[in-house]
Amino acid sequence: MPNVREATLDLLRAHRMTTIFGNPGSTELPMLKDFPEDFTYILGLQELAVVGMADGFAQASGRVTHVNLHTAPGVGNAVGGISNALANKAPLLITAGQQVRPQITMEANLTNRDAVLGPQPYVKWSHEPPRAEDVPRAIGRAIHHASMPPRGPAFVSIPMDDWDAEADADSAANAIARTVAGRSGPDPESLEGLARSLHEARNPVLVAGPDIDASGGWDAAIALVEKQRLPVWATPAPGGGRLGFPESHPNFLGILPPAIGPASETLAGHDLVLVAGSSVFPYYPYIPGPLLPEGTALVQLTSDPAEAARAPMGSAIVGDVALALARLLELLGSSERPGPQARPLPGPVEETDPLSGSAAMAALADVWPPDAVAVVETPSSTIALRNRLRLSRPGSYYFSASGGLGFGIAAAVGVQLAEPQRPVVCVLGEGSAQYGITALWTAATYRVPVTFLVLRNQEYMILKWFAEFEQAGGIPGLDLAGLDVAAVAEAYRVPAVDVSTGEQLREALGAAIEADDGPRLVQVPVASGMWFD
Ligand SMILES: Cc1ncc(C[n+]2csc(CCOP(=O)(O)OP(=O)(O)O)c2C)c(N)n1
Repeated sequence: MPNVREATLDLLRAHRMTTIFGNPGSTELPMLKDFPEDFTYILGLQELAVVGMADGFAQASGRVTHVNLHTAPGVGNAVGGISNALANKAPLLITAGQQVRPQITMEANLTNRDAVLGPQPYVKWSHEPPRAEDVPRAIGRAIHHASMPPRGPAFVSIPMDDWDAEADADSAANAIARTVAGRSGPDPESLEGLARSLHEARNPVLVAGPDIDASGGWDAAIALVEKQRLPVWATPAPGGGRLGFPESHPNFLGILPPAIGPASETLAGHDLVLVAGSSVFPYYPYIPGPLLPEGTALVQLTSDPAEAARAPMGSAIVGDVALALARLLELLGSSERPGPQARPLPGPVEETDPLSGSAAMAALADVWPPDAVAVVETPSSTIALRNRLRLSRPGSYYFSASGGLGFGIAAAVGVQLAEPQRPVVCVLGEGSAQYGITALWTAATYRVPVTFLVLRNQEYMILKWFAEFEQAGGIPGLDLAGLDVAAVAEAYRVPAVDVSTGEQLREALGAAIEADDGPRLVQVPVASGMWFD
């Protein structure tokens, strides 16, 4: 008769979930003891970083990924990362230790009080099994919740005395044998109606969102755009955790402004807006205006019923985005509409001292390998990065869709572990870098060859920009004097260099990207400012 730990390990094997990201405490040791050789444990030094690594790994691999956390304080530290994972639709199984069952009611030390409540707003399912023998079944259920659209984190709290308890062999065998296919096709009649609308539209436009990439709909989106000669906007940057469309494509116009009024103005002249794989829309900040221009209809394709329900305008068709795009492609013929004007290539940029964010991104573009992946947490230079790199392969861009910092360094480690063949470059503001900084140790220790580029402007630039926008003067705490990420990186055993000119930056980045024996970090001072081109 297997015990709960043995049955759970078999369940995880059945789901190919043999990599565990964790930070252990005494309440997790009974799960981890006699750790099997076919499993890999990736140690993160703080829970926000642990969840960020698993988030990157889950998104890049497309598979449910296991995170193991310490009881209440560990889960508490992780909540920011769990909220990011929910926004990123990263499928995570999150388990956490708990006091032994006989000591929960007396609330002995390390009891996770109301364990299911802690992460609850940010997980799809939160549970503490009523009996030890229910643990494998509960973990199986959490995996299925995490894997079904919309994908996201699911949480199970497990009392530490459960692991050595005898499993219910029958229930465990059933849990191990089950598979659940969550991909569901959109309503065929609604899609036919949409195809008719697209065919009849005078000047339709596509707004491409992250779920095109996540669903595997990249090629279908390109084919549909070319067949129908659609201009394409990317969904507003704050919520665009992945790219939905190649940004060097001649039909790609740029990133939709992230506020109601300007987004609507940008869409003026289009009679039909097709939104694929995005919420409508990830607006921020609030600039009021009409939701859509006069005479413009909007149809959203999303696999997320909540995203469909909460959209403030337009219609929605719920179902797998890649399947929907592929079907539209079948239903529609080639259009004779004139295609859009290709947007100009970004011009050369002056190399000032210190460099502008645009010049730093231009230097990065100069050495960018075509198959590289960008993990981005550089608030004042994100738009310049998008404009200069013009990433055009699927799975090439990860950004925390909730805006929660602490994602970048950690997610880059996870993405690189999932994609060892592709160079991963993580671009960070020096302020953003602090939240997940301990993931540098994991990168060094597991020799994960990420290139970290830190833009050092000695301030929270984007918050200064927002303060001006909100006409809020006299804000304290927006300057970051003397924060030296290269020195911190060295302490974590990540080789780091400081550079200042464009030439030095290109050289240092080229060498860092080339190195495959572990991470490298390049730090460059940048001028104060928001960089859009
Ligand atoms: C967890 C978390 N805390 C605080 C914030 C608010 N915040 C947004 S941007 C930012 C500053 C980032 O500074 P830096 O990385 O140096 O980038 P810069 O704006 O200077 O380019 C902060 C603190 C956040 N988004 N997430």
